[in-house]
Amino acid sequence: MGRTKAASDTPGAGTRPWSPGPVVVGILNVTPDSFSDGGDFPDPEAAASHAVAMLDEGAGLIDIGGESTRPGSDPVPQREETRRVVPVIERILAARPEAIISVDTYRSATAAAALEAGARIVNDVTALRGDPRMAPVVADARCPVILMHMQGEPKTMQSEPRYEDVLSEVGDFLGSRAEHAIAAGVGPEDVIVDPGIGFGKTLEHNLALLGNLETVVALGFPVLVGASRKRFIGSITGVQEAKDRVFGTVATTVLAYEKGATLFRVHDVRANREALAVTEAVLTFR
Ligand code: HH2
Repeated sequence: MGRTKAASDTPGAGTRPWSPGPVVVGILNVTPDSFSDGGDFPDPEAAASHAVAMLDEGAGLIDIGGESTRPGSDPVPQREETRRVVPVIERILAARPEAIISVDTYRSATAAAALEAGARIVNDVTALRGDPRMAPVVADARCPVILMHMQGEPKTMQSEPRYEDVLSEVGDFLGSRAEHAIAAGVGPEDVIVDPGIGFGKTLEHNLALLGNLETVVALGFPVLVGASRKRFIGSITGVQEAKDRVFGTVATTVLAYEKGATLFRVHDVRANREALAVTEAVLTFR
């Protein structure tokens, strides 16, 4: 059984800043309240050191966020978000000028400041719905953008998520957000889609999406999956402590890669990188 053909395998998809093959996206949350690593990096130096360690472990990208979007979280002011992320981006790039950094924000002013500081990708969990200025900022920067599906908003999204058909609703949403981005001037080769594991989804919704990821891959854009340490893994394994959910996370990475996803947003870089290397070796062996 082969791996589902992914958009990044297609000829012409050569303008992306990361290398071909599966990409581990190392998560760097510079927030006091993220669900698994909140408060771990209290100052920019500590955060940048962690990013460098993730790069050394094989992360192809670092995704830096200055506001938690965990269920029940509250927004932070835009200036505070920018104040958290920009000094860290500057320090990472001072240590590793070649590092590819994405900024996890739905606010255009934060994205613009991060791009100015050297970030090269925007990760927008609202898929360009959160701020009308975001699409033009991304289009002007000619940078890749991650468009994620979310039902509701972080404060209340887990209270009662409901779908008639989660697969077609998430697929249709991502397809129409990609069209919106392209109509706003984002290059089709710069669109990445993400089913938004845990964002307004029950355990069953997450399982349906991960088990049928081919429907998202079929949209023709690279697919990012962000399942790392999330609660649904704990509800299957019984592991309460988010930081201890690495084995369950690795299972999602291997499955998602086999189904055609190519970007994996994770906290535990080495474990996921090694699992992907073995999976890739087996799947590409002739
Ligand atoms: N998940 C989180 C944050 N950003 N971005 C994308 N594209 N996909 C995701 O699945 C995703 C994301 C939530 O995880 P985390 O950053 O670990 O926690 P928090 O939001 O509490 O900072």
